[in-house]
Amino acid sequence: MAAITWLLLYLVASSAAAGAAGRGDGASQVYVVYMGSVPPRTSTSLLQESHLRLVGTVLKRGRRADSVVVRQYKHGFSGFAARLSKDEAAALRRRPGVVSVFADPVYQLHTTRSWDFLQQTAVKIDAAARGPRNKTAADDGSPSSPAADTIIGLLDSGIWPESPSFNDAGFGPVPSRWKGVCMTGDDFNSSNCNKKLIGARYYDMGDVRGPSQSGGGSPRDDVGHGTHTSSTAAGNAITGASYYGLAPGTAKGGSAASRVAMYRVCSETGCSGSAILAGFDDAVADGVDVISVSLGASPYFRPDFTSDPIAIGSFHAVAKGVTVVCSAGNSGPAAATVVNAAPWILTVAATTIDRDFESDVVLGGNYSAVKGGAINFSNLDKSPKYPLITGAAAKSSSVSDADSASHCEPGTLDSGKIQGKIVLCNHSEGDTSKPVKADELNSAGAVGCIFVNDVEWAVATTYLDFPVTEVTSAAAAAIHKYIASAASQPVATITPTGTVTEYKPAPVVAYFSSRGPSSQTGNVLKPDVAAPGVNILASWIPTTSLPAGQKQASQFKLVSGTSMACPHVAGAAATVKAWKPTWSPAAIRSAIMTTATQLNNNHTPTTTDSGSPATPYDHGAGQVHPTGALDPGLVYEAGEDDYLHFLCNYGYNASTIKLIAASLPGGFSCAANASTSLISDLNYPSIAVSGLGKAGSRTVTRAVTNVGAQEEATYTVAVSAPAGLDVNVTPRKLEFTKGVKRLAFQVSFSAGRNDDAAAKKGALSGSITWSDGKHMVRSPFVVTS
Ligand SMILES: *[C@@H]1O[C@H](CO)[C@@H](O)[C@H](O)[C@H]1NC(C)=O
Ligand SMILES: *[C@@H]1O[C@H](CO)[C@@H](O)[C@H](O)[C@H]1NC(C)=O
Ligand SMILES: *[C@@H]1O[C@H](CO)[C@@H](O)[C@H](O)[C@H]1NC(C)=O
Ligand SMILES: *[C@@H]1O[C@H](CO)[C@@H](O)[C@H](O)[C@H]1NC(C)=O
Ligand SMILES: *[C@@H]1O[C@H](CO)[C@@H](O)[C@H](O)[C@H]1NC(C)=O
Ligand SMILES: *[C@@H]1O[C@H](CO)[C@@H](O)[C@H](O)[C@H]1NC(C)=O
Ligand SMILES: CC(=O)N[C@H]1CO[C@H](CO)[C@@H](O)[C@@H]1O
Repeated sequence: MAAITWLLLYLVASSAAAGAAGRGDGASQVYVVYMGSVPPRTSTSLLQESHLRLVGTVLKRGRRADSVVVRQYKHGFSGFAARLSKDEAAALRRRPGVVSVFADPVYQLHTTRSWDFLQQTAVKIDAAARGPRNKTAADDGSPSSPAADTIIGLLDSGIWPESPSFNDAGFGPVPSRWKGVCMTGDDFNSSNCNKKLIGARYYDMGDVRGPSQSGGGSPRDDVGHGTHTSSTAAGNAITGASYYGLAPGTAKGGSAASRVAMYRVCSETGCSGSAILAGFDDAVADGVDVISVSLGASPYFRPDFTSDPIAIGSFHAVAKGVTVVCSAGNSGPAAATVVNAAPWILTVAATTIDRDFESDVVLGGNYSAVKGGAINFSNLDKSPKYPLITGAAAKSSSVSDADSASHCEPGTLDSGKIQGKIVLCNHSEGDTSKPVKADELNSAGAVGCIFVNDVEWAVATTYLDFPVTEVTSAAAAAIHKYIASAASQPVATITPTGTVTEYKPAPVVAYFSSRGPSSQTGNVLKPDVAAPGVNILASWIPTTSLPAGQKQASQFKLVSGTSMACPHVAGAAATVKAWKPTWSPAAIRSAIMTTATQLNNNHTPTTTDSGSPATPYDHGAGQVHPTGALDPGLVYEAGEDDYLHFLCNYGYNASTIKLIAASLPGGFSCAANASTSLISDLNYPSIAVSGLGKAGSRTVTRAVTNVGAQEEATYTVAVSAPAGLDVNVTPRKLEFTKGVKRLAFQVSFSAGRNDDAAAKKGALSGSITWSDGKHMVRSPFVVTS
């Protein structure tokens, strides 16, 4: 709840600020006016003039159109952002040619929740994290050199150009099709771009500009997030990378051969929706191949497809052949929290990797050590000689709430009782953040802290100098047992953090990763795939807060979030694009999804952090397998037309869709039978059917295109269906020839005759897999009653 409240408060505060900044015309704020695709044969200058004319028709006398328009969208789609009153916005909404008018939203970067807390507390406290392993998901056996140059554009918080991840040694000339620029800003000019970092833009973020951005803005990253995601997507291989010695190995981007272009749309405090749209518009016009977006709306905000800057910008990017990869959000494990779920987006969930950070609790007496995890840079003695006390036992006499004390909430403990001791604290979601609690204990004179927490411990939090570790409640039981049995004062110590490699099981779906189904429609399965997003080591901006004894800031940092998973997949998509330059965004997504894996390193089905088998709502088609995606055999194609029919089925009328669509020869009309249930027929690489209960059965259609090396290929289908659901595929065999590249099939789902109870239980999932003996083309499905 704390996070939700915080976000709401934030939005309220920011619109208040918008009003205040509104040059004395009362309640004006920035609105986005979205006008769909650029009408055919319209020059940019004509389009810009028409925007100004349109605004002019609604402005009160004395207000000039060019003084209220903040920016214009003119390449991939038409529209503008302008500072308007509520009435002016409402008037525009009724004008012909306008698809939607919405208040400029503030989105958040998708690092883990602790990142939110970071902003409220001193910079001293670092966010959480995952590291790179020696081997990233993207480099097991990648071919040695790609066939084409690819460019990955990122919408993020900027970039630190001096990072070795963006050195251009060995790179050829910038591709001639590149039309981007390297903008000059505070501490940034064209000399900061090179043959690796080929472009950098920033946008005036107006109301969401952070307090640290006093100047005119810059593509230079002052958050760290954009530097991290860029290096994860396309950073050079850097040997000897580590976070102050932790997680040592080579840090390497998913597609190290790709070029990078940064579109800075976020500051410390958030990402401006109107800037996000501008970033998409420019990135497509500049010539990027893949756009990576590690940010999104709160899952409780639920914008429509025509009022979500990410849905709008990505629609037009995909229509122009640019693949868009987005993070699913960090609001898991609650159901229906996935964001960025439009069916033209590749939506990425986060998993753990086979590396862990261990920091154990050694107890006095003959008790064995208790396993914990966190990153400390402390200096406690190795022998258990520090008195141990629980938060409950250290409760201040002036506090009546024993539960708050057991959670070591600030102000609830008696500092006299914790002096020189290690304090054992419960920790639940919604509590004051762990770094803030730890800070409080530190200043009160405690020597260390153990947090009891069943979910977040997997994401190693960095506490710098203060010895902190985190244990599960099962492990805590052993500590409580020791405290209860100790004849004298119980004692303990916290051991140095160590890196554990080949940790099993991995991957595991991260607790924070947002889950399906999409709150917009249960008939498209989301998220699409999963990729590493826990304790990822990648480049970071230099920081002034160093651990004790360190003289130089680490160039790398361990960070967690679906933000970190997204650029892994953007890198994988860029690799596919490099080898298959003619493939559409849908074909690239299909290749990545149908070749994903569902087993962990114990060769058992991947689970969630709670140990239950991962469903498609947790990790989509599974863990991305980048080299597999280079040879998928068959792909599920889809294009702008399919997405427009999706919008018909979703409920938009033909006049709205005609505005959104690029010039459609022969016009466009929605099918007379358009309905939400037909959304399931979108030629997607996964299948979702909601509401089977009413009809008892549903048949969906799909078509696959042979992209394998063999023109003559015969594929047969294998179905893995759960109890309670009958699944039939017809035909069961597909024969491709030189002349027959695309073949359709049908999948029918019906509630099992003898097992209605099981079908009514909720979401039933399984998969269908086409194979020619060499390729396995797997599609997960979810059916709800
Ligand atoms: C990392 O890679 C190096 C060189 O390839 C190898 O010597 C080392 O054993 C690897 N370390 C781990 C933890 O896999
Ligand atoms: C960019 O800034 C640096 C440092 O201020 C300066 O040395 C360099 O000449 C500038 N380059 C350009 C192209 O202005
Ligand atoms: C711990 O075990 C050793 C032998 O393993 C024994 O000699 C010693 O008394 C035990 N200490 C306590 C505190 O139980
Ligand atoms: C945590 O809470 C449980 C019960 O809610 C309690 O038994 C335990 O003592 C608490 N732990 C601490 C460290 O106070
Ligand atoms: C289409 O939908 C828009 C937005 O809901 C509405 O304003 C418009 O009147 C509708 N057009 C038709 C022809 O129904
Ligand atoms: C819907 O209408 C289209 C033609 O407009 C037709 O091809 C399709 O079979 C219909 N679908 C259903 C489920 O009736
Ligand atoms: C990663 C790291 O520096 N961990 C430190 C944790 O604390 C111990 C001392 O208790 C140090 O030795 C470790 O280096």
